[in-house]
This record gives sequence, C-alpha cells and structure tokens, in this order.
Amino acid sequence: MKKGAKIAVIGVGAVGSTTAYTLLLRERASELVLIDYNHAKAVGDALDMNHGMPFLGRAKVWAGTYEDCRDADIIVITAGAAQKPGETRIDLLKRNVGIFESIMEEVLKVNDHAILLIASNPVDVMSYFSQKKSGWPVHRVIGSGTLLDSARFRYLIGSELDIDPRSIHAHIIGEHGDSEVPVWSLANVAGTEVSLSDEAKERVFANTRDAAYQIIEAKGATYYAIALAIDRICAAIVRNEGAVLNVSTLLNDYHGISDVYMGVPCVVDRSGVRSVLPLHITEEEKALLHKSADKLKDIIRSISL
Ligand code: 6V0
Repeated sequence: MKKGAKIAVIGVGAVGSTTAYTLLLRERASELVLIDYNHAKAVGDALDMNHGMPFLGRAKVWAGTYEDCRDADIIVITAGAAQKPGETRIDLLKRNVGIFESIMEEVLKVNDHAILLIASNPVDVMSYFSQKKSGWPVHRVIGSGTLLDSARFRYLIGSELDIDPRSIHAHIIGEHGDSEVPVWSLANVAGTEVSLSDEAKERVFANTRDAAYQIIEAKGATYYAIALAIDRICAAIVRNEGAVLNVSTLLNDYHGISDVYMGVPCVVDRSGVRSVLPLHITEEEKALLHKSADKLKDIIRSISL
C-alpha cells in the first residue's frame, strides 16, 4: 500500500465520527473522506476536524460522495439505522441489510480493490452479506468481530489482577453479541495462568458480554472503544503489521464450522486477513462456538439473503 492511505468512512454517526477523529489523531491516513446519508452531518464533522489541523499533522478531511471512494484503500462502514418503536429485531435487520445493499451498490460502481471494514451491527451478518454481495475475496472483507469484546475482556481481567490490559492475552471468539465465547482455557499473563475464582470469571465475562447494554443504558451509544478497535485494524493494514486481531472473517472448517462470519484470531496485514489461527480450545468451548455459529446462520436464513 502506498504511503499515506486514503480511508473512507461511510456513516458518520457516533461510531463513524469518533472513528474518523481517532484515525486523524493517530495519523493513519493522508486523506479521510466522510460520507453520510445525512450530508450536513458529514460537512459539520469535516469542518470541526479541519479546525483542529493547526494542532495536528497534515491530513485532508472532507465530506464527500461515493465517487470519492474510487481510490480509497480502506472503506469503513459504520452506517446503520436505529430501532423504531415497535419494530422487531428482524425488521430492523432487514432495514439495515437494505441500507447495506444501497451502500454496496454505490461502492462497487467505483472501487474493486479496497479493503472493506465493517462495524455496523449485527457485524458478523453484515460482513457476511457484504462479502457475498461484493464477490470480493474474503481476505478483503473484514468485520470488526470480537476485537472490541476481547479488549473489554482483557481490560476487565487486568482490573481484577491489577495488571496492564496490554499484558493480558485473552480471546473472545464467535458472534459479536450474546453468544460470544470466552476462551478461558488459553487466557494467560506472560504464559502464566489467570488466577481468578469461578465467581470472578463469571463476573468478568458477564461484564464483557453485557458491556454494550450497560453503556447504551447510561449514555445511549458506545463509540470510543469501538473507534479505537477500528483504528487498530486500520493500523495493521496500513503498516502491513501481520498483527493478530480477533476480527470477523468467513470461516472454512474452523473446528468444523464453515460459511459464516465470526470473530477468531486472524493475522491482519496490507492484504487484509492474511490467515486464520486455529486456537486449541476445549471441547466445551468448541460446543459453545458451534452454538454461536448456529445462531448466526439462523439470523442469516431469517433475513433470506
Ligand atoms: P448512529 O449514531 O445512528 O449513526 C449511524 C449513521 O449512519 C447516521 O449518521 C446515519 O445518517 C448514517 N446512515 C444511515 N443510513 C445511511 C446510508 N444509507 N448511507 C450512509 N449513511 C447512512 O449509530 P452509531 O454510530 O451509534 O452506530 C452505528 C453502527 O455501529 C450501529 O449498527 C451499531 O450497532 C454499530 N456498532 C458496532 C460496534 C461493534 O463492535 N462492531 C460497536 C458499537 C456500535
């Protein structure tokens, strides 16, 4: 990838605008284009960020159109509809799939080489749909997966042990959502076992799994940590890192699971998902992972893609 990436962010609501701001602060892109159905919001965000340029480096930020995706290296999709009163989850899902359909049509008209990075929920289903719709190679269609959940997990384990979360190695895999799986069998600190009581483990996992509910209850939306997670994936791509990140990818016989997008440890570099790492999980964890996959497959069937 050339020096100074161009990143497009589609859907600059709470998550998209915080993501754009994080990418800007961390100097991940030389060009950052903001696209939203509500163009005025994108214009306002671009102005607001540009006014901070004297305090930052040099980057071009503007409110654009799909035409601006033509030479984008990474296209981040954070667009979504909020649930209407009385609307079922499946109806909301169908509406979000409709939004994605229109976004993908526009993107595909102008770009066939970028990496698509999806964060809109349900992220595993939206990523699956985007890969099928685009026909792009699997390695170039990535979901944010359980990267955020794994970060929450590591933070909470670190808090229990009073150890820096960056030194905690622990994975959440599967659906980004209620059926996600904590891989306690492989959690470690510098190779040593995480010494927590069963009660503490239960508490840590419940707070990981239910974090979004807690935050949404408190302030309506979650956006800081997901923006950092998206930024982390962009950094791995732009810097060709080969970083291991729990992103969502299309599984092909992963512990017997195929044809579903889920969060698993992936090696991420300039090609996108370069490879998937097979974790040596227990039979119990495997069974939970299969349940998570079955849930996602049911959702995919229910919206008859
Ligand atoms: P929001 O603040 O309502 O922003 C959504 C944005 O999408 C708005 O600005 C809309 O105008 C825009 N939009 C809607 N339709 C279109 C369209 N057709 N084209 C372009 N833009 C459009 O929502 P928020 O930013 O809080 O959340 C966005 C999505 O991220 C939702 O699906 C969340 O559930 C999801 N999240 C995913 C997380 C993850 O870990 N993957 C974490 C947090 C939120």
